[in-house]
Amino acid sequence: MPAQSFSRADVATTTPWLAPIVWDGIFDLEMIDKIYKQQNITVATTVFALGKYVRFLKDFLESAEQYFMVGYRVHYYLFTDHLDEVPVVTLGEGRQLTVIKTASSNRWQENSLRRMEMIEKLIEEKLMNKADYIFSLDVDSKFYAHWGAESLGDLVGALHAWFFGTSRKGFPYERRPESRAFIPLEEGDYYYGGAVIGGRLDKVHKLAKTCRMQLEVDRANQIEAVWQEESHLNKYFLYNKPTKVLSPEYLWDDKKWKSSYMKVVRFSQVLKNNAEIRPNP
Ligand code: UD2
Repeated sequence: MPAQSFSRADVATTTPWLAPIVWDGIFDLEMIDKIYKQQNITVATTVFALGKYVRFLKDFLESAEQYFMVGYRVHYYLFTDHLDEVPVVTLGEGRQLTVIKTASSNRWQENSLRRMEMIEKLIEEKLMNKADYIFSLDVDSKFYAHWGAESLGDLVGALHAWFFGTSRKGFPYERRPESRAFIPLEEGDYYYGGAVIGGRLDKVHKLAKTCRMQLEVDRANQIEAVWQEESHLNKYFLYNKPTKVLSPEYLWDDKKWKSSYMKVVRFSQVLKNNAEIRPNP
């Protein structure tokens, strides 16, 4: 028996398929660190900063160094078209950053959805035997508190702050049957945010490859899912359930009023002026 009980009465801490939903108070970090530290793992982390989104990098990286997987080997892979604007951020021991020159599109939707094919390629071409886990994170975000090994799992998704607690019918899934991201009204477990995807390399590779292929089918059929790759991600997770689900603590939004279940905000979307920052409306 553990000396202390780790449970929460106010929120569900497992999915119906018995994957943990990670909330503050339900895990013993010391014990988790003991497990993962001895495995000597490396966590690859992809960040895309195309066009004006390069301005978010400094806060993202500085706060990641303070809170994200501290004490573990982290290798950031930064995709950007603005090499000269990548900020100089002092990285901790065992942490490194590789910048990958990437062309930007004049459609923001394209910049967001193309991440799937780039993650797929990165895993195939650079990461095999170099990393154990990978996270893909939105750059227009900031870490505010600890995010560590409790988040690791084979396939990891995060609950979108704005749709947590909403009924299934209210989820903004793609509802047009013509799209490969289509989810009928009577299906769906949760609404996951596209801003956080994680897991073991092979699992995330399969996810990225499948979503990339589905995005291509949609493109050939001249349809773009309502929330681009996020819609395809939600379809993927419906049939390939995440083995670990991160609560909205790991995908909050600075604009959102904090409900009582939010004991801590770990990672949050920062305020941005879409009209000013995006290449197109
Ligand atoms: C939501 C998702 C986002 C993505 C998008 C669907 C959350 C909280 N956010 O956010 O992950 O699934 O819907 O399209 O789950 N980017 C650039 N340059 C651009 C445009 C985008 O670098 O011109 C990158 C950047 O890393 C950014 C990400 O793509 O963080 C997602 O774009 P967004 O934040 O503008 O998308 P948003 O806010 O609609």
